[in-house]
Amino acid sequence: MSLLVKALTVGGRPNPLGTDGKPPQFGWKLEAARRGTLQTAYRIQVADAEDGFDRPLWDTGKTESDASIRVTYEGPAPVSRMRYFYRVKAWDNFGGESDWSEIAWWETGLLSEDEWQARWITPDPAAIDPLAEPVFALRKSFELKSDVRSARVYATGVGVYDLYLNGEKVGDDILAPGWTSYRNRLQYQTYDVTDRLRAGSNGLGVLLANGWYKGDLTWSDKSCLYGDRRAALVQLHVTYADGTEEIVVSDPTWSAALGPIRYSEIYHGEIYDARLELGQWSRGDFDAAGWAAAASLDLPMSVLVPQENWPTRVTETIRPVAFIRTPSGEAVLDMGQNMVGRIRLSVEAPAGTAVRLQHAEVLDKEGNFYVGNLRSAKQTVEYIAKGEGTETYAPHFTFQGFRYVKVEGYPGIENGLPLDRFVGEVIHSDMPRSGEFECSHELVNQLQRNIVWGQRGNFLDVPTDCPQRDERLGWTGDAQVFVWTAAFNYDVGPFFQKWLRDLAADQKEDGGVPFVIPDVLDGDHSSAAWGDAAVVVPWAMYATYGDKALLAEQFDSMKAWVDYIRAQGESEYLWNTGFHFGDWLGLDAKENSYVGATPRDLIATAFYAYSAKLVRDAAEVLGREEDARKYGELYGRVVSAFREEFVTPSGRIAAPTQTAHVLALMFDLAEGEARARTARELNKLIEDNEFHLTTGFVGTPYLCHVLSANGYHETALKLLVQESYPSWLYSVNQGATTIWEHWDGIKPDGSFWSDDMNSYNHYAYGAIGDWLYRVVAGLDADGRAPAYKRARIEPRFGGEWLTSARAAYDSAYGRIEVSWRADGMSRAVEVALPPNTTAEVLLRGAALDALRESGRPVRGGAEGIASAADTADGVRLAVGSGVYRFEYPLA
Ligand code: RAM
Repeated sequence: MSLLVKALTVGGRPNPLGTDGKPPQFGWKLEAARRGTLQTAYRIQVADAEDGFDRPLWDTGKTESDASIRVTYEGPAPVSRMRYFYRVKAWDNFGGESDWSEIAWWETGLLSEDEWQARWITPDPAAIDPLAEPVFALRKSFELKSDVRSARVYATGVGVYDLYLNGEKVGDDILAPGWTSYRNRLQYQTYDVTDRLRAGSNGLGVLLANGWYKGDLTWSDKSCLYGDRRAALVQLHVTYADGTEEIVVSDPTWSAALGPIRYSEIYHGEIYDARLELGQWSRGDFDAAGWAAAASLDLPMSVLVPQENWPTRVTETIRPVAFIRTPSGEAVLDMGQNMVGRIRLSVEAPAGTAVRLQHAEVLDKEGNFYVGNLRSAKQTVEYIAKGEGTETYAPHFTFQGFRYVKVEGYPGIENGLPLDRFVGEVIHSDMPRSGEFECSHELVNQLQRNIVWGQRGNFLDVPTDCPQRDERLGWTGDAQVFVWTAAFNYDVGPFFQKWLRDLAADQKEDGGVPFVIPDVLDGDHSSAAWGDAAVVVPWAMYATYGDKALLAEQFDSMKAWVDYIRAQGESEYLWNTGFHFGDWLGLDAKENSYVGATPRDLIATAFYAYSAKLVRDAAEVLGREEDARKYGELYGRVVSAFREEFVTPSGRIAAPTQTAHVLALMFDLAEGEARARTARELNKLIEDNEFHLTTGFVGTPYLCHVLSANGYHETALKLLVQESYPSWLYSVNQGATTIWEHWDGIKPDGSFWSDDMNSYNHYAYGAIGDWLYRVVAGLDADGRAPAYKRARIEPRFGGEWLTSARAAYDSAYGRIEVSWRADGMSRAVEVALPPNTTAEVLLRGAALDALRESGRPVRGGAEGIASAADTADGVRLAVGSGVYRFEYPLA
């Protein structure tokens, strides 16, 4: 069989457990031997049993269509707690017909509020102070009549929880239920516990800590932002072999106790006293005689939604690379990587021995342990041993951002530390890896690794600015600038789907967008380039994953943001009022200011134009003609107003900053001669600065893009490979293993930027990653065909600095790869495209007569190549799926 259907997904996820009631969207990938394979038809069958395809619930029949992603289910409405099985077959343009795919499934969760029989429970306040610091345990024993055919737990908490069943933790989620706009949306998790139950006595339990709901949050150290009582909600459905059902729910018949976790806070760490362990408390045979009663709590059920994001998990473990005795005598472990997560330690020690771990990102100039930049975050974990052989422990409800760990109290520490007793567990949203970039420049490769680590460290259920100090918030501006890069490195579809729903939930009535999502900053909102996340992020999701449903869902929120802007300015088409972060951390800022020199109204109006345009584009995609017309017109007017205000009649950008020029070019605000002049001036600004940037959060992401697109690709490359301060590679040479918040987080003399705002794990400047993939490697998308249905392959090569590069990206259709090698005389470019996609390829510097593909001349045609023509830039080809190896001498 030459055509194969594989990798089936619903909503972009393989076999999702616990879905909502919306019609699922199917996707699959094709494998085909022949170049130029396109799908011409599909057939989907859905059944209620794995062997039920002879009586399907839904059968599309053979449907002529090239759609192989985001195909909407139109069968009978999904019902609660039901597993649906489906399979797909496809036909291609060569008359090929695939076999049925392997069977895949999705399973719904509890689709309506009424199906929750569980009550919210918390310890009885008469017995346990509801404000007590220690983590609560809640438990219940129950009997099962006979063998179990299947069982699911639906559970959540306010606070963060771990679920236990018969003595063991259920699932590998960490910090469930994750962080959402809790007042509007609270995720519950679904666990398949079929194999964990037995006839007879069983036990169910929950550990419950403060988390984001009740714990310390924000730099003003607020707590109880969403509520002051922790509570759990648990519902177990058991189906016996004979088909009968049993339900076990959280209710006041449960019992409660305080356990060994004496303290646990996201920012500050955890204190665990093993001497206070509760024994086999989550087993059915446990005697809970000394435990307090549980009490029910009235909390809204209408906010419950099934888990949307990828779960947060340990995704990798790393070992310390060195033990360091600092000049001031501290015992420090070096993990070799600025990571986010926790340390799992093993120790043999007498009962009562306290081992303390403090976590930090850098050592100071003298080589001493440095915690100044953590501000009030303690990042400290303490383990008190029970004195019983080898004890192993990792904190439960906290995470740290660190490369260095200061250890105190470990037995024998005077003589060093046994490195093999400490394991770094890397924690983040468990997104599938989707992209790779590498090239011939080792420092650039380290930069790419730093970008990826920056993403891992900060994609912990919400896109945070940083993972270490007393902040770790979902800053909208940071997410907006980084989203495109993020979507190359990892599959961030479910991650941003969840976050965007929170954004819409927390959006102000007048359309204003909070600075952080979930919003915990007391209503501060609506800075240009920050609030635009409401528009840019849904658009990026549509462009990357073809997720039209999400675009439709967010459309009102997108419009509301642009309407908000429209109502702010003194003139309707300029945004020249209100507070803005400006070109945050731009190096052209005044002494002691964080705000770069680019006028804030220029930035605000540029983003106004950009967002208006994207709303127009979204309206067109969604077939909303009236909106398309309205926002198209608005866009035109804002562009005119921008030109009138910020571009002189002779075509000069009124503000002489790099960022002002970058925005004018990126958002097409300068046209014709003015555009050429803007590019020239930008290039000059950079040249005059000896090929150094001055841009902050707003200008940096687009800087190299606009240079490459406007005739100054060499300048962009020079910025990329620049090693002296300020530059991307400056931090690499300073030993960075993540992206820094400040270009000069560590200054050339080894001193630090001030304590008050100096993160060493802040992904914003990692936004250059998008340009590495799209421009340097040349793996780009055609904006008119979302999800890389049509790719644009245009390697720009690396001048004298890079001799090769390679990018790979797992698109919704399958893997796309581009790699090139270049020397002074010739080029070799390899392109791989998945079936059911096409690409426009531009081979710069090639002439058709001298172009060879897999050793054969291209002139005269080759399988998969629909057309090839000479142009002023090189040879332009239209190709179909398959692998191509082009070679040519420079013309
Ligand atoms: C800082 C954050 C974030 C930035 C805002 C404006 O507190 O770290 O990165 O977006 O300020």
